Amino acid sequence: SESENVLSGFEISAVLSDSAREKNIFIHGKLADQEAVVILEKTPIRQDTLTEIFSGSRLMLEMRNDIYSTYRLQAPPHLNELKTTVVCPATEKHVNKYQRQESFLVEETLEDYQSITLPYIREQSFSIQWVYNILEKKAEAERVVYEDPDTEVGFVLLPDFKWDQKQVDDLYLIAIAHKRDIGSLRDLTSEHLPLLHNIFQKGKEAIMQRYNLPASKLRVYLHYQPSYYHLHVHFTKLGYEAPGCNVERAHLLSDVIQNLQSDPQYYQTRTLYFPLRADNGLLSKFKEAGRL
Ligand code: M7G
Repeated sequence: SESENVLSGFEISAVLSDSAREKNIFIHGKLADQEAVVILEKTPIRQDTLTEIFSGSRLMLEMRNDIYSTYRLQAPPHLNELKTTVVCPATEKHVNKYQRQESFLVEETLEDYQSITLPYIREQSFSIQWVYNILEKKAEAERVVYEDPDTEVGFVLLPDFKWDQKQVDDLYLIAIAHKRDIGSLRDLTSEHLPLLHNIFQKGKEAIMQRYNLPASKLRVYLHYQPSYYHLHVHFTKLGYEAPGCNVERAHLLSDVIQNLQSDPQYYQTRTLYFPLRADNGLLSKFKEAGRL
């Protein structure tokens, strides 16, 4: 827990996107001459803080009309924090990732995958150093919720950095496989069923133990395309509209398992659909190939 304000010198160059409903803002700028993306987000109001909010706050009347009145309430500072995420140095791809943009649905046959997608992601994908840091306990070691150290079926389960862990309402964890040669859904075959079963089973158990949340409250899925090409599984709370849990990007782990059980090569033969944003380089490659 650092207290020095590394953000005091942040020079804003552009607002990449913001949302009144989600109460967040994504900002591009410079931190000590390095490109940076800063994300500010108001966090959910926790039930267990209500008494303190009502008793310890300053209340200013804005208007009163018949049975209706509105106020501005100044909650105690520790209940009025902004979750802040900093990416620095940020690459151009990070800036693009957080920019509000139009999306296009891409249809990817196996042939497209081999001739367009694979060469692109081999050259262009985000660094996964942060993933290796987690697997090697060089970062976030104290945040690990559960680990199975097995090199074939093992994984590390920990809070996604989108989740501040203050309330389970927006629970978001990721399970990262120890195995390093699975880039994405496309690489999965029936050979990986033991790994997928293990992540599903033990992940659910660990979440029940730690957060008292049963499997029936969980949405467990993979992204295609992911941002980071190292196998990981998202665990989010049902009812929380987690960014990226939409049908065009999320594949339920239970469906993935069943598909592989009925066809070992399911994900090597299927056409897969996914959205790409307007300035995504992969989208240009699909256009150049006349596939869009
Ligand atoms: P993804 O499907 O590859 O990409 O998921 P997405 O970010 O476009 O959804 C990667 C997941 O890992 C996301 O949910 C990220 O929020 C999360 N994540 C990314 N980074 C860089 C970190 C990190 O450094 N630590 C943790 N704990 N989670 C991260």
